[in-house]
Amino acid sequence: MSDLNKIALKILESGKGILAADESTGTMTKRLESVKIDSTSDNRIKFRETLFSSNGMKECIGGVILYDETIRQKSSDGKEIPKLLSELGSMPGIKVDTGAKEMANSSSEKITEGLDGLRERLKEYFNLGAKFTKWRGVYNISKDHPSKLSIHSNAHALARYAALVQECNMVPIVEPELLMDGNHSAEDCFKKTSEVIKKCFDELILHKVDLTGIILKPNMILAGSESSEQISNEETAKLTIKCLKESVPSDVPGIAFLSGGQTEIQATENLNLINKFNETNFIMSYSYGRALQQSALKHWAKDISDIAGTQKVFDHRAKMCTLAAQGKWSKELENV
Ligand code: 5MM
Repeated sequence: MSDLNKIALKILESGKGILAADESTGTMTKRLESVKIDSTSDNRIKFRETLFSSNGMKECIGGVILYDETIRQKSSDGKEIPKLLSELGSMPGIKVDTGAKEMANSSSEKITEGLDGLRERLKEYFNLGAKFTKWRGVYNISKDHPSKLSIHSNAHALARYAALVQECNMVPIVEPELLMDGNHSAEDCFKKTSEVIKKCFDELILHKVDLTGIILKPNMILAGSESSEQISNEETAKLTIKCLKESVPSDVPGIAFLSGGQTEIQATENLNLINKFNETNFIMSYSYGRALQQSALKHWAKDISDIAGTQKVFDHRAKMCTLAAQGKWSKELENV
């Protein structure tokens, strides 16, 4: 077993998942302003430290994806954030892409940037304590999207990123996200997600990435949020498993889904069903941003000094997600 494989398995062991706390300052500002909190550097770390020092972190979260600002910050008692996480048994990770930008010659699509100077940035993050990294390619679904150009260039960038990360002894999370926005059918989501994931693996293999030392972070198969033909959670789970079974090489140890705008309960219930029906050898867990933090953020915003209360809300959500990652969640447990 390689060291990278060990890290990937450790992050996702026993139903543990990943907290995606890597919102860039722009996104975090939107999140904080939506609950009427000023997006100062101090408030950003206050909220994040509240989650990072919770029991839920210890019990359920195997890894946290940090943003560049956060990996350099200290807790209120002066501890470096990567150290705080490691002491709780959670691995510090870091988002290393520099964002999705308008693609030349296909202006309605995005290409993720950040390859220039990446080798040097990775060394710095490794020295700051990072054990894994994340890069997100983002695709929209419509009749003509994602285009071949977007599928090809994002897969190429993801593979170059992953190869550099492994060279620096960290586990790359490979995140191709097909967005829920639009009125596409679940069948379209299935077809296009399969095409995107297959192309990502073609490129990862071409770039000699060790597939046993990565974590895939995909979307689930859902109809577009504006589609009138929504499918059941059971159908989502079955289509998601079918898509991954057909598109992901069996060497990959773990899959950690993004929540992508699903509600907390929907993201939990779908993950639970995926694990109930899972007929693959992949660990199927979570790497949620919004679906882990939304309720905790709302609670915290009412009184930012209520650390214990906010942690209780987060602990519950993390526990529900971890049960779902083992196929042991039920709606009744939400009210216990
Ligand atoms: C936490 O949000 C991440 C994106 O932040 P920026 O857009 O500011 O870079 C995002 O990559 C996230 O890790 C994944 O999309 C999963 O988050 P959700 O909320 O979809 O589970």
